[in-house]
Amino acid sequence: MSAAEEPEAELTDPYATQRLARSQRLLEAIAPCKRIVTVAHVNPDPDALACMLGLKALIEAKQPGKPVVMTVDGMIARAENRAMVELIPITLEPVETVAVDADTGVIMVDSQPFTGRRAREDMAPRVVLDHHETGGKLEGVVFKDLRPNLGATSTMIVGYLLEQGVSVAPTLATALFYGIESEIEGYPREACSLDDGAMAWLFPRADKDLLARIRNPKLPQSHFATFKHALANSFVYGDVVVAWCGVVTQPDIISEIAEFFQRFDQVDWTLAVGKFDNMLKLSLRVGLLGSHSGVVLRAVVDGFGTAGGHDKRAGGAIPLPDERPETIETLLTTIRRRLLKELHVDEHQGRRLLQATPTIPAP
Ligand SMILES: [Mn+2]
Repeated sequence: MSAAEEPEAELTDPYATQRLARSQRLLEAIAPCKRIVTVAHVNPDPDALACMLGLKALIEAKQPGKPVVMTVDGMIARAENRAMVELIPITLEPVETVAVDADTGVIMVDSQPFTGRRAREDMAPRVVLDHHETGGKLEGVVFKDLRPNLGATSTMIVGYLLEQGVSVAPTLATALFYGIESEIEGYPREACSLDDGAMAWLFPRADKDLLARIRNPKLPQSHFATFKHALANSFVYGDVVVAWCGVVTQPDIISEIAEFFQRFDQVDWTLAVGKFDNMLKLSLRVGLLGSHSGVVLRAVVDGFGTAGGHDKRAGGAIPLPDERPETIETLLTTIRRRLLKELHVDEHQGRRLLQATPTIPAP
């Protein structure tokens, strides 16, 4: 082979693209786009928010002049997430108000298309970056980076910023640090050495006062009212707690309740359910690695709704056909029976978690 033929041999090598850094492949995938829109799952969490902010910094540094629009699907729900958006600050456009044309490249972070984690699926992403176990429909995606072994999608973004030598401002370092930290807290840890390495790199660069303010926001009275309702309406079946949160004012509190009960020393599994808008929202937690809670919750909502998630943590949603108490009660019974059947727990062994609590009719 002559020297002149070598570049062509390189191009036809089926593994050639794999030798490019992931960040380079990402940037090449969006190079033809005149404008970028970043999208994440409904009610974005700190990981999703930090990913969008990090991508904006990456694209502004490496493809200057290209507008990047960050979006919010649903609402910024949890108080910590609201503090993050307000204090960093992070400018988000409601996704339903953002138009996408042929020149727009959509980057989806912390989720995948058609996994039930978005309010709408009309934006076909060009790039998908995610760490969830739940796989989506990826036809037409030009670049994907899917690493369920990572604790946070933000860890990928830190890798891209490092690979590309992009300087990281204290506010961005704070957002990415909190994005990873909020995903990997809890025991057992769902994290790998890359997450720890990213946090070790980010922490000296983060604004620690800003981080403390994000971690410790003030909470509205409804937060405590929901905890009271859930405590009074929690039932224990074997090593499972099922908590009915009632009507909630922000959907993320359902996962906060699930994590709260997961600390109970008599249980391994917690399912928290609450009504938000015209949906039942579910949050499942398990204390044992290898439990594939996303698979369990998918079986529980099969035919009614959608679910997915990680090994230890899963979320789901069931659209309500109507809002009558009987409809909700019937669905709650079905959810409880299916969960206990999946986990091989006798549903007749149930008892109130707090026996002395005055009863509030459930739901
Ligand atoms: Mn995440």
